[in-house]
Amino acid sequence: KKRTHYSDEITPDMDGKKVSLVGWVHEIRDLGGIVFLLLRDREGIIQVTAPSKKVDKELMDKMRKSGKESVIFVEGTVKESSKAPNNVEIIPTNFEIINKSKQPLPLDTTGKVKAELDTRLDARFLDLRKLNVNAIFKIRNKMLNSVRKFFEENGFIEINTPKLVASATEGGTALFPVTYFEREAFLGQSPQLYKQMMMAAGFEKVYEIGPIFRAEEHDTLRHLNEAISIDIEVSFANHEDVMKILENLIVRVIEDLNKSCKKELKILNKKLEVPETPFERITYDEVIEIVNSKGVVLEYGEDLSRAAEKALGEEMDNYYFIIDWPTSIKPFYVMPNEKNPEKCYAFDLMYKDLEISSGAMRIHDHDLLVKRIKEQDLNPESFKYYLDAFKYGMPPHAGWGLGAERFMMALTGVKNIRETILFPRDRRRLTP
Ligand code: ATP
Ligand code: AMO
Repeated sequence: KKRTHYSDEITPDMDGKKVSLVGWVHEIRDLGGIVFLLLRDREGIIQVTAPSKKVDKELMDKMRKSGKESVIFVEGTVKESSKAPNNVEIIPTNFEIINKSKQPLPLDTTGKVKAELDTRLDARFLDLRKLNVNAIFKIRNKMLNSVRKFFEENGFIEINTPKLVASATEGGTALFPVTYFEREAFLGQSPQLYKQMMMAAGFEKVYEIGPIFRAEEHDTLRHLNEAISIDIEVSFANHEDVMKILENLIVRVIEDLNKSCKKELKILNKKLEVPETPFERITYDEVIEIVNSKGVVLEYGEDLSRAAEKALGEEMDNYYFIIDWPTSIKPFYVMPNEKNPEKCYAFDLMYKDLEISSGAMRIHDHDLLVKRIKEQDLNPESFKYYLDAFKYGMPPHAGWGLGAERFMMALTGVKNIRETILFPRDRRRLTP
């Protein structure tokens, strides 16, 4: 039982043509003398129309009894029809149930009956059959594709670094401990130290797309415990150089999606405008002023609270950078400003009120790095394997990490980060 076409390949001008489709029963409407069945496949939905005048009773009964979400095979003739969705339908000559679905369904796949996110995630395989949910993951695929093409075209080398690691890199969020034979190890929070070591290896431009694990205790709409990070590191570059790469990447992805995901963006009712470059840059000090002027307390030396992000998002549209951060609230590897070491060469990329990326120029001087590790109350001994790479010719370098799911939130407009990942991991959820 082979398909000849996907549903979206069948057009009114094919009137009279014999076709075969496989897919799922989306809906059945039985009016007695005529049965309408919507067949859904990966690419969309098409109506199968069986009027008793043209279709024998046995076939019509099979259609009636097939049941929602059963897997079916339909062979038939294309008919142009102004009454059918997309002006085309199939008059069946052959109908087979390949695998029957149990009834009732835990979830309505047409989206007419709304379900709570928890119910949806419990039956995620069914939830993903919904056109609007499915569209998010087609966009995610094209986004990642576009990212890889961009890096390939710009001379980056793709790397894979260990996720079972010995030490923390990002202060602020906790680590997941794991038992590693006789020792304690952790799930990696970021490829940070490894991508920097690749600069000492002379790779010059690297990228990694891989999982990061963060034991965030809180339950928010924009934190996951396992996320995918798009990371880069570039030698002989400063923060400005890698900010430009980030801007160009964002523009490239949006241009690509506007070409390759027209259907999906329409399903999500989302128009993607290509942002102008360079993105606006505001300093941390300006952020404090903006936020305070909106009546939200933010003191110098504090990371942005959720309230501060929201206040800022009301003022700032689209993509923008926050630069000139206080050194004290950024990780040890960030390069302090030589003239004013209280500030550093770190940046965050924001989309409205959401942080989607952070990055920086890094310290490449061994002794300064040791000093910064100590100042952050960390023990240089635990970073020996990393610090060694700074003793034998480490070039100046810079890089960033872009959260794939946060970027997807910006691209699709969904409000809950869990919508952008197949099987989200959060405080309460470890299955499916
Ligand atoms: P990074 O990626 O650098 O860790 P982030 O965007 O993930 O940054 P956090 O620093 O984890 O964000 O959190 C942003 C701010 O939101 C922090 O000031 C944090 O205290 C606050 N925050 C996070 N979760 C909650 C919560 N559940 N309730 C209130 N505030 C929260
Ligand atoms: P940072 O900790 O800001 O920086 O993380 C980089 C980006 O990863 C995403 N992200 C998350 N997404 C979902 N859930 C989470 N819990 C989560 N935590 C982080 C965000 C964030 O902007 N080593 C640096 C990057 C660098 O300097 O190269 C780092 O990890 O989009």
